[in-house]
Amino acid sequence: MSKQPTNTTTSTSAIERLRDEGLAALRGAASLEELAAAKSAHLGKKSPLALAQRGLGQLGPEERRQLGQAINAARAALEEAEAARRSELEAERDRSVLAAEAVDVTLPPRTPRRGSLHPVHETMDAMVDVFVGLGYRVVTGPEVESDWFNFEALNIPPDHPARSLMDTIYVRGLGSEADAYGVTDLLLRTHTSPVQARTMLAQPPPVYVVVPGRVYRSDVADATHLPAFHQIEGLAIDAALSFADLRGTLAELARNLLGPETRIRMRPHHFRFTEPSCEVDAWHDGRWIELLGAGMVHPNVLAHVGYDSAAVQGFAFGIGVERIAMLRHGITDIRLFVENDLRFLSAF
Ligand code: FA5
Repeated sequence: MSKQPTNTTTSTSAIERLRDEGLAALRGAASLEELAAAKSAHLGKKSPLALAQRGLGQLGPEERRQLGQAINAARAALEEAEAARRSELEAERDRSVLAAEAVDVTLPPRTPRRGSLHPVHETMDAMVDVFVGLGYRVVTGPEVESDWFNFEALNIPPDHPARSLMDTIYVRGLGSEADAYGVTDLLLRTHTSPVQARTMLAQPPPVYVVVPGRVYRSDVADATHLPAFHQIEGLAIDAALSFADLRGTLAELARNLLGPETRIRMRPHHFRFTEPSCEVDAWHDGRWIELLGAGMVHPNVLAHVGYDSAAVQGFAFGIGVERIAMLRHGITDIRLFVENDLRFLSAF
C-alpha cells in the first residue's frame, strides 16, 4: 500500500487549479502586506503546491515526470506574478511617499513678523536726539522715589497744598529702611523732576541734562491722560541763563519734532520749583494741547542741593512724551498707546 499524505495532489489539472488560485490571489493583492500573505499561502513551505512536490516520491516515474513538470511550471508562473505585482505595489508606495513629502518650492515663505519701536519710545528717542544735538547729557533716575526728591527738594514741603495737584501713588512696606538722605517715605515718582536734585547733588555746575522716564499718578485715564506716562525732564544750570534761552530751546524742540510750521504758546503758570513758570501748548486739530511745564529754577531748589544761586541760575522743563507722540502721529486718544492693539502699533 502506497502511503500518500492526505493533501497530496496527484493530477496535472489539480496543479493547474492551484496555480490559477495562486495567480488570482497574487494579482489581486491590494498591498505589499497582502502580497506577502498570498506568497506564503501559495508558494510557501506549507502551500498545497509544496506538499504536492513532496508527494512526488510516492508516484511512478511517468506520473512523477508529468506532475513534476506541471508543479515547476506552476511555481514559475506564481513567482513571476508575485514579482510583477510586488514591483507595481512598490512603485505605488514610492509615489505616495513622494507626494506626502513633496515640497512646494513656489509657496511664499512664512517670514516672522518684524517688530518696530513703540511710537512713544520712538518719540522719546527723537526728543532725546534733539537735546543731545544741543549738547545735553542723558541721565535717568529711579521710578520708586523718596518723598524728599519728589517733593521737598523741589520746594514742596510736607502738607503743602501743591502735593494734592499730583495724585501720588505711595509705596508702603518698602521704605522701612532710611535711604542715604534719611528718608523712609517711598512713592512712585509723579514726574521726572526729582532727577534735577539727584543730578545737582552729584556734580557741580554747569549742568545740561535731559531725563527720559516713566512717571505715575492716580489719574483716571481719558483721551489726554494716563495713570502711567512718560516725561522728559530738562535741566540747564549755568552762569547766565535766561527765560529767553528757555524759550529758544523749546522752540527748537517744537520745530524739530512737530515741523517748522508748528504754533506753540507759552502761558503763565505756577510750579513750586520754578519762578517764573509757564506752560507750553501746541495747536493741533482745532485745539491747544498742553505739552509741558517749564520755568526758571527756583533759588530754594538750588539752595537745597548746595548751589550758589547768586553765581548760577537756569531753567527746567518737563515734557509729556505721549502728548508729543499724539501730535506727531495725529492721534486724538492717548489710550491707544497702551491698548497694545497690533493693528494700531504696526501702523508705525
Ligand atoms: C510737571 O510734571 C512738572 N514736573 C513739569 C515741570 C518740570 C515744570 C520742570 C517746571 C520745571 P505737569 O504736571 O504739568 O508738570 O506735567 C507735565 C506734562 O506731562 C504735561 O504738560 C503733560 O504734557 C504731561 N502730563 C501730565 N499729566 C499727564 C497724564 N495723566 N497723562 C499724560 N500726560 C500727562
